[in-house]
Amino acid sequence: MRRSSLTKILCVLSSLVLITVCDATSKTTEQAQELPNPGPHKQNVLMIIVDDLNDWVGVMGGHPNAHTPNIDKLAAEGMLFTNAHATASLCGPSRASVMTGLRPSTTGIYGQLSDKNIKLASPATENITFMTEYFAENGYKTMGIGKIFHSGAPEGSIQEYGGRINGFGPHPRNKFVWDRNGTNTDWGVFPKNDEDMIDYKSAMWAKDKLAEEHASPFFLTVGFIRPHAPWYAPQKWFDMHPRESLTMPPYLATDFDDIPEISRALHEVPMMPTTEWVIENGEWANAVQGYLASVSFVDHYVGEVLKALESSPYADNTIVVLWGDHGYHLGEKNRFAKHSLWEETTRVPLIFKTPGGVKGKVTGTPASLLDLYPTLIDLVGLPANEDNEGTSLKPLLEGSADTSGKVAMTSYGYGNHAIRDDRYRYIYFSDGSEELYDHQNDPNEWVNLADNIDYDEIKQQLAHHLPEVSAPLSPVTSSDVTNDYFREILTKAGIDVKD
Ligand SMILES: [Ca+2]
Ligand SMILES: [Ca+2]
Repeated sequence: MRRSSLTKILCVLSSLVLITVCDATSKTTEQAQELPNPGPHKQNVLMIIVDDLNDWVGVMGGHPNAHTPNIDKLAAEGMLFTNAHATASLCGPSRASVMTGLRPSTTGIYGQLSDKNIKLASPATENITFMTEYFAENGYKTMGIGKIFHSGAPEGSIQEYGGRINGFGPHPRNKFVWDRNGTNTDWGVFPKNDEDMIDYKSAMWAKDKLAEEHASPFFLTVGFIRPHAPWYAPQKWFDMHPRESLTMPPYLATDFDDIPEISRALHEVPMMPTTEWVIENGEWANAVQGYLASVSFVDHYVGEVLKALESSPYADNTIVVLWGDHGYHLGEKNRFAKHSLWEETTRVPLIFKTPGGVKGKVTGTPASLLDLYPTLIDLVGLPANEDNEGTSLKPLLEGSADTSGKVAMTSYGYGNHAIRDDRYRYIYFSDGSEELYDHQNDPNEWVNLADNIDYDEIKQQLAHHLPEVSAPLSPVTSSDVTNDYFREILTKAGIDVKD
């Protein structure tokens, strides 16, 4: 085990040695700050984040009606990871993990939290250097717009931050279909023009930055909001996906008959529509249309930013990376939600385009969003950050990596983790219950093999990758799902439960 990992674990485990051991962590950070600036780097970074984007992207093959020519083009110009996963299945913890380079099981950030609280979350995050800060400390100019962390960006974490227009608007006076507290979920045609959408404004801000002259290499982040709910977009994006032509995602009414009780309890999202509800109310195709329209809309503005890069002086010396912060269920598993340890929620698009690098390469090797931080600093030639828990994907991008035995882990709530390798998904719950799915034969994760003794060895191999530490729920986090499961674990941890 690397020394920095050990340090973090000790920080989490023992308050007695907190002061001594965490001093060691801060020394590591100081050392990083004292590193000589390795001089002008030729390559810039453009990082595009798409909120709640699942595999309904042309090249990801997640939905036959997906229309995403711009993301598809980016994949054709770089490398697509088709088996990449978020470390947490909701925005706040997923993004905190990307930006700190630490797993939720190390930080205790399993739930939502304010950006300003990330470094206050636990001993492990106290002295952490955010990815953007690491680039800034090493001579980069950092710029960003929109949703980068959970709400926007913590004060001072990005030198030139263009802000985020609050919420997920614009909103009509009344919701169209689904009007419940605790969720933005709804769908329909709104507003009239793209110009009124937040993502339009973010794209224009980014275009302006790409047209400017920058004295030092830059790290520019664009955090798009759609397809996060509500699934509102102007008419033309809905017209691209006529309701009658749409395929509904696979759904099996008896799917939950073979899953453990804790899985049912953990995964319950009372504020969201169920598949039973949308079928009964004739709304399934409308919701699917809303999501597909939102994806096509955001794809267009991803394209606007990429076109601006192409016609800028930075076209040939900028690394582009695009990722979604976690996926989404649109009717599979009786849910319209994220907040799960199943494939459709953990899996995300991840694309790298590097100057002079591979083109049109696709890999099914498991990758984690935890790998983003070490990969990007590796690609531009900065020294590794010892605090990073992920591994650099650069060798994979160069086609030289031994990829056998690699897995990606997603956590949800305290002590519940999913491990994905190139074939199986293994889920381990805090009470010792399990699920196991074989994607080779069961891409919909309908048949839970965990109780089948023929798979004991596979389960053991996958369980070996469960985290060595399970940091307690950080007191600055909360759940945005009010179900009995979270009510109980949060109350036990002394954290307020929203009702
Ligand atoms: Ca999200
Ligand atoms: Ca099942």
